[in-house]
Amino acid sequence: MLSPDSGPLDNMNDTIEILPQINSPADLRAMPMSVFPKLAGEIRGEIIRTVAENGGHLAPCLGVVELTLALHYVFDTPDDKIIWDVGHQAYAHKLITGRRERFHTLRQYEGISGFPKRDESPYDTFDTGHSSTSISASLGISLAKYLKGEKNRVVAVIGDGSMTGGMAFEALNQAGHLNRDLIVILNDNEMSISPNVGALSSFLSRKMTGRAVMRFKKEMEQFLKNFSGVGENLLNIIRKSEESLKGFLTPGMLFEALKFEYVGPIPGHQTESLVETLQNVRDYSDGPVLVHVLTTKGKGYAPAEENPGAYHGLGPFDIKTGAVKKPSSAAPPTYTEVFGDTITHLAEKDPRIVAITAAMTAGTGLTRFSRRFPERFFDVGIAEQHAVTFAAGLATEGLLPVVAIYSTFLQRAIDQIIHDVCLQNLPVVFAIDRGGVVGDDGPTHHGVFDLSFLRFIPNLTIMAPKDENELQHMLHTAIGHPGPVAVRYPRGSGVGVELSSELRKIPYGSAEILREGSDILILPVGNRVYPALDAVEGLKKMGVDAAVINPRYVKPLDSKLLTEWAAKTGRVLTVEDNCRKGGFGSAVLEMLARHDMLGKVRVKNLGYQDRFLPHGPQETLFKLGKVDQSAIVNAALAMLEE
Ligand SMILES: Cc1ncc(C[n+]2csc(CCOP(=O)(O)OP(=O)(O)O)c2C)c(N)n1
Repeated sequence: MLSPDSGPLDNMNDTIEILPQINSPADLRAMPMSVFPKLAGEIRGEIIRTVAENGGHLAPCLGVVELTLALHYVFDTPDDKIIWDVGHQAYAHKLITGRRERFHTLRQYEGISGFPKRDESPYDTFDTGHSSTSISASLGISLAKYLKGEKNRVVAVIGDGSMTGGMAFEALNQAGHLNRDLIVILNDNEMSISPNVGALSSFLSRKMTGRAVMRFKKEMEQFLKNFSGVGENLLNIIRKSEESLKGFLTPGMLFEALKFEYVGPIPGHQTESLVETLQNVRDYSDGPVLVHVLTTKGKGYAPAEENPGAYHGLGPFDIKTGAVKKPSSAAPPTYTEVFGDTITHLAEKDPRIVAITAAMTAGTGLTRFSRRFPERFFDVGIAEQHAVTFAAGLATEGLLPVVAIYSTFLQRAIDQIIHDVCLQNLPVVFAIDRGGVVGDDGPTHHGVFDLSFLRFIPNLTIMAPKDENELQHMLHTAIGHPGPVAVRYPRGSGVGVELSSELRKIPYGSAEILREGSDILILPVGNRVYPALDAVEGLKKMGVDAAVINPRYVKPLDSKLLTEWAAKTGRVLTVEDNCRKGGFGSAVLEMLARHDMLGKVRVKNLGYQDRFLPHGPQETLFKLGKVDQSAIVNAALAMLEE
C-alpha cells in the first residue's frame, strides 16, 4: 500500500534530534532554516506515532507542518496571534509550543486536547472545533489591539473547506470594510473532509476548468477575432498561455473584490519560501491580506496522501499498513451505518426522499445513498444553516428532505429550524447523529444540548431510539409524517440487537413499558435505556422493584402512560445523555406539574450539570456526568431512602 517514497516512515526511523530542543517558538527562531526539513520530518513522525496510538486528526495536521514552522518563525508568537480555523490541524503547533512532552496524552482523558484551548497554552489564541470562525475572531482580536494601541500581527489560518462556511464571508466582508491589518492564510488542499465542493472550490482550484473561464475564453476569442493583426497576436498569446489567463481570472479576484490584498498561490511545503513571503506580508502589508497557500493533505504519509478523506480523522491504526484497528469484526453496526442503510432502503421505495449533508457525507453515513441516488443527494459544504433552509425549500415543493447533521453542528442552524422549517410546519426530517457525549473530540463536539434547544420549538416532533433497530423504525415513522421530525441518536456502535427486515411505524407520541415495578419509575431516554435496564437488575437484587418506560418520543410525551406509572410508583427518575437544563427530565417535570402531580410524586433528573464536559472516552464521561448504570442505581436507592 505504501509508495516507495513514503517519506515520514524514513523520517520516523531517524533519530529525533531537533524537536527536543524546541521548548517554545523562540528556540525555533534561534535555529538556522536549514534544519527545517529534518525538523518537519521529526514532527510528522511524532504526529503519526501519536495518532496511530490515540486516534485523531492525521491528514490535516500532516499538511501544515511547514506552514506551522514558517508562521512561528516569522511571527512573534504568542504576542502576535495565530488563530487556527476548526483547530484540528494544530498538532505541529502544539509540539513546538511547549507541549511536546505531554503530546502522548493527546485526546486522552485529562491529557491535552485535540484542539486549541486557551487554558492549555498562551499560544492557543482562541478555542475552536467548529469551522469558519477564525476570520471573525481574528478581526475582533485585531480591532481590540488597534483600540488598545498595540501593534501585534494577527493571523487566521483557514482551510478551503472551512472557507465555504458563510461566517467566513461575513467576516471577510467586514474586514474589507474596516481596512485594518489582518492576515488570512488560506490553506488550500482542495479537500474538506472529502473533496471540497461548490463553486468556490472550483474558483480556487489551480486546475480550474470552470464554465465561467471557458465562456470568458470563448468570448474573448470571438472579440479578438474582429481585430485583424493585433487581435490574432493576442489570441495566440492567450491560446499559448492558458495558465496565465486562468491566473488572471482566479483566484485573487474574489478576495480583491472584498478589498483584500491577495498574495499567491504559493507552494506550502517549502519552508524557506513560505518564510520569505510571510516576512514580506508581515513587514509591508497595510490593511487585510490573504495569502493563498497550496498544501497536500496527508503530506508525507503515503496512505494519508492517497486517501486524505479516510485519514482526516481516525482511530488508532497500524503505521506500517495504514489499516485502522477495528474493535472486532463482530461489533454491531454503528447508528450511523444503520441510518445510512435505512435511508437508502426507504429512498428505493419513495422517490420524494432526498438527503442533505453539510460536508459530512461519510461521517453521517450517506456514502451509500450518494452513490445510489447521486441526483437526490446534496453535499452543501460546511454550511449547516443553508442546509436546513435549502431542505425547507425542497419540502415546500413536496419532496421529503432528510438533513443529516451532527448534533453539535446543528447548533448553528437553530434559527433556520425555527424560522424556515417549523414555522411553516414543513416535513423535514433531521437525522441528528452524535447526540450526547462524543468522546475524544471533547466539549466543542459533544451533542449534549439538542434535546433542550429543540424541545421548545412548536410543530417539531422529537424521537430518540433505545437501539439501532428502533432507529430504523423511527426513521420510517419520521419520513412521511406531515411536519418536521428530529431523530436523535448517539455516536458509536448499536447495542447488538437484531435488525427487523420489516419496518413499522411507531404510534405517534407513544411510549413503551419495558418493565413493570412498584417502587420507582425509571425513565431513561435513547442510549440510557439499556444501562437503566441493567441498573434495574442490580436494584432487583437489593429488593427494589423498579418500572422502566422507554419514552421513544421526547416530544410529544406519552403523558397518559407516564402519569399513570408515576402515580403508581410515586417516584420518577429520569436519565439522559443531554444537559439537565431544558432537556428530557425538564419535559417530564413540566408534564407532572401540568397534571398537578409534583406534590405527590418525588422526581429526580439525571443529566449533565451546568458545565462543559471535557474530552475522554464516552464511558468515562457517562460516569463523570453521572448518567451511567451505577449513577442510576445510586440515585434510585437515594430516592427510596428519602
Ligand atoms: C460547523 C462545522 N461543521 C462541520 C465540521 C466538521 N469538519 C471538521 S474539519 C472539516 C473539513 C475542513 O476542511 P478544511 O477547512 O479545508 O481543512 P482541512 O481538513 O482540509 O485541512 C469538517 C467538515 C466542523 N468542524 N464544523
